[in-house]
Amino acid sequence: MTALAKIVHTNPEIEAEPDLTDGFHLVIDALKLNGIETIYGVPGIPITDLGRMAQAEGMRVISFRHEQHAGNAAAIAGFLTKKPGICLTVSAPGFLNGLTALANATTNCFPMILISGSSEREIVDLQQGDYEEMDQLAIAKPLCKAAFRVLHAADIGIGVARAIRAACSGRPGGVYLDLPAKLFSQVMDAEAGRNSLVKVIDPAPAQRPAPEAIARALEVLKSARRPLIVLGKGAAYAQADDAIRALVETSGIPYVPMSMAKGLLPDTHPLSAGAARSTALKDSDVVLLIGARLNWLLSHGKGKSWGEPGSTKFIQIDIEPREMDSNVEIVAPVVGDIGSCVQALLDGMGQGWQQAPSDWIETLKAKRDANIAKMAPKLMSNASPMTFHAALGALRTIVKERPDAILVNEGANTLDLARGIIDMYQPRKRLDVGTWGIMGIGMGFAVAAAVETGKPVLCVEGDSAFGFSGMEVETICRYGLPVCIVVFNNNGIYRGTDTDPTGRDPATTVFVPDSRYDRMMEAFGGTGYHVTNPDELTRAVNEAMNSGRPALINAVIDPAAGSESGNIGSLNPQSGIKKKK
Ligand code: ADP
Ligand code: TZD
Ligand code: MG
Repeated sequence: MTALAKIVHTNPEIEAEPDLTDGFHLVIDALKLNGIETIYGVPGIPITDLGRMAQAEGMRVISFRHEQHAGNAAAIAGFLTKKPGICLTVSAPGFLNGLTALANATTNCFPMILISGSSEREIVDLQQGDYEEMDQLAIAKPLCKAAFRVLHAADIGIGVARAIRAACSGRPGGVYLDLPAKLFSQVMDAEAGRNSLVKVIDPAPAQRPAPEAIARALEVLKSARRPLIVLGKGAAYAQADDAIRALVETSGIPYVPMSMAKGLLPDTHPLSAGAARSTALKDSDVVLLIGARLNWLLSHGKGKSWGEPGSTKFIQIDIEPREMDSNVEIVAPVVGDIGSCVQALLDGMGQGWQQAPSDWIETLKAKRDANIAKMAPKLMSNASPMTFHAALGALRTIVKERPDAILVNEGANTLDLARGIIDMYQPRKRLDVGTWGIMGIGMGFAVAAAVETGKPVLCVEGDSAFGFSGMEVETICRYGLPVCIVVFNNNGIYRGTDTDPTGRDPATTVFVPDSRYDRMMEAFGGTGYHVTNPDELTRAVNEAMNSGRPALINAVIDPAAGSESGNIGSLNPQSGIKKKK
């Protein structure tokens, strides 16, 4: 037996008998057979050896400091690759820590599989108080797309296959796979084990739209005087980049990208109406939604953002039939995968399709140019402390010069303003808080972006947002990843200027003033920078990104510059009690 085999075969029965395999090896073999090469997780009973063995068998196993971040890494790996990202955790508390990421992945339609070890079924079900006892399967079920438990080693192949298919097919989402401790040590004949594995054939089969649906959609489009395309993150996920670009350019229809669809076509494209978003939504008469839901981020397709009631007709391309009419009537539902649907529309347009009316294009272009011109001077100030605009103006130039870098972005003002100011040039380069507006995705997304793509990562983080996953800077340093984090340090949530009216405690929204987040990075061997104006910021980011090494830049932002909740302050409930004069 080789030295390596000695380390990985911790099961004495297998060591003695090479014709046997066990649960540990079957899980690893099933994942590898399906092209899954990376596991994100946190070790502990009963999955420590699973991680060790997976690493010894050539898989990449990235260990985090907290399962939520490992889960976020797995989720975004799924978004970037269309293969389910794997998160591996221990029982009860580790499982629960991973569950937020699983639910968030499901909400955002990212394929991931949360694999958690679990305690003895016999003891859990009688509630006799096992180590980390919890009925994990029951808890996971309502929070994900599908949940499975495997009790016999011979079923591992099927269990993993079902999990992969459930995560990737149709509308992608999160899947929970429960693996009780006892399963890992179960032994079976090696050949029978091999034969029990399933390589999932065509995990996300093409779903071609009905020809009638395409004809109906084209009829509606043809009648439009002010048509608009809205690209959502489903369009980014679908990796149908060339077809989508061809659709926009052939139809001549202006488009608005949702946050994570930015860069699908460059934000500088002549048909981009991103900088004229309000006008585009309000004044359009026909809207083609491609992989974007009419949820709160699009004002549910109604209300004043959409002009006069009934003035907008919606065509929707989505793989999930039940998405249609979820908020308003969809006059032309096109159910299928985005690649097939967009191609079918293009084929239907053929040669000689009448491009969108030029007065509409000109209106949007004028609005867009005016908005950009209005913004320009704000981006150029070199004052100290920096405004959000000035700091983002510097980062905007850096992203323009480094279009293949991946931008991870979270916060409130730091998020909303960066989304508007930083142009993206390539698909799937902008990763952010998604459908829930969840804080804490930053470091998990950054790790997976670097691991999965090998590209440099720039994280633009509010100081509050960063705090949710900040301990993972150690993970970034441990794996030596090319991640440059810029913390927009305005001393708090939205602003750093609030006070407790009683004078007793710090206000609920503020942090220790003038904190030095850069020193957290230095603590683990990365490079820290402390910058107070845009020139320093530019120099630091360029130096950090050229080095390809972990770096954190503490960027001092004017504590008074931000607004409550960034762009979505109107969602804050107002007290029903009038203040006494
Ligand atoms: P955004 O937040 O960018 O507006 P959403 O997450 O609301 O985007 O919408 C994404 C939509 O894309 C979901 O309704 C999902 O069902 C759909 N979707 C995801 N992948 C595909 C695909 N390959 N083909 C068609 N629709 C898809
Ligand atoms: N918890 C979670 C998991 N998600 C959330 N969205 C929030 C809390 C509430 N929240 C926001 O919506 S933004 C935000 C919180 C706490 C932080 C904003 O502060 P910041 O950004 O420092 O990150 P700015 O630049 O100061 O606005
Ligand atoms: Mg802040």
